[in-house]
Amino acid sequence: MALVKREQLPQAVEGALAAAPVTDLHTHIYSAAFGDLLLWGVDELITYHYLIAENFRYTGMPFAQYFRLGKKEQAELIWQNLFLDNSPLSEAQRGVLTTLKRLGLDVAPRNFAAFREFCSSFTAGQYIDKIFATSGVKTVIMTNDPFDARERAVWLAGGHGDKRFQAALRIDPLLNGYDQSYLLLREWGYAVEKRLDAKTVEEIKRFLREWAQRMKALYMAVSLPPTFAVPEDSTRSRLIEECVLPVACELDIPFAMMIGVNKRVNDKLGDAGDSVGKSSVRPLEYMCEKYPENKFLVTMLARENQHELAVTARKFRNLLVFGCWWFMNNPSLVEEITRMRLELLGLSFVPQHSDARILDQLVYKWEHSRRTIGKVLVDKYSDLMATGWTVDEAELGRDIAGLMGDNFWKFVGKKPL
Ligand code: RAT
Ligand code: ZN
Repeated sequence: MALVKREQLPQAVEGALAAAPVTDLHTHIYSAAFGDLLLWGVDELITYHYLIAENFRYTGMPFAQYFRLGKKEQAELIWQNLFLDNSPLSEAQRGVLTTLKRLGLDVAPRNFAAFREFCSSFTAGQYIDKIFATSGVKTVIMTNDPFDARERAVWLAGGHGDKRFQAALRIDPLLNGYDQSYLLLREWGYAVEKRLDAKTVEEIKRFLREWAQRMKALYMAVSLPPTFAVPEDSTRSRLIEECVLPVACELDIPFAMMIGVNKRVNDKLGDAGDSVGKSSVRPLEYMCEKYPENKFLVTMLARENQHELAVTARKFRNLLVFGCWWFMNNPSLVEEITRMRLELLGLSFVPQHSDARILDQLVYKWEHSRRTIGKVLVDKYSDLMATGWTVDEAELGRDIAGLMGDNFWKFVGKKPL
């Protein structure tokens, strides 16, 4: 046993966090085979929709005028407003600088052209290797939407061969817009009706089964509004209980729910126009209890929901809480939430995912998260030491590897890829 001394604890935690391979269980990035769906490089990094929203805090420019600009002009405008005219203190602003720094660039001269030049010296494939090596991420799970024509084409042509990118079958259009999506299902050869009769239910199950298998999806996923309820007399609730949960159970994959998003409260902002609302954990309690053979991966968007979500996980072992999602992914909130989850759940959760939309973001999202998670862990292990308990280096490594990836793999019942 190699025991860690109190004064070595910060270093030991930092070392274990740096050594633990990360499985990033929810992202929006893609492997090179998906072509333009993979966003990378500084122009994409700086026009991230979190930064688009922040940009409009500082300019009266009409929304449509911004969106009419080309990517490069948009990037230059954001660089001016959010970096040169105002100090980049927000989490998304700081993230750009952490990323550039870690890629070996000097941000002090504020030379945007130099960042561009650096990125243009890579191919997409080389950049993927660089970012994975720099961020310490081993596996990312994509968000794969079979209703997106560009994605469909790749999957129908046989998929992609990069093991670092694993799939998640995302079914928002099915669950949140069945009135429209059933027409597409029909076009694709599924004999479905608008009304969920017995034949339609079977056909939707066939659709889910076929796509989950085609993608080798590690889970099925959906994002949901604060008003989300199960059971209720709605198409979505019936689809979940009669189609999604039976197929998830049959394929032995979790159903991931990301709950609490109010879509397009400002439609003119596009992806940047979504907001947050408080939800109820009651639907979750109902599903975890009624379907013990199903596994649920859940994150919630409102700060107000974090405590009851952790309590719900104490009641149901088929529920794995994950990540500090979107507006929660800020150091002050990650710290508060991680502390609370450790106190309520011990090590049995996944503290973070990146939600990266641009490949480069893996660098900062994981560096910032590691720092905050590390700070909380140092406090918690020192509290342990104060009782006389010893902290062994190997046990520390095991615990941290669990938080950064192994807990997820154990929950899905697969070996880390
Ligand atoms: O975090 C984000 O980028 C959001 O726009 C959403 O994509 C959200 O994470 C989601 O998966 O729906
Ligand atoms: Zn997301």
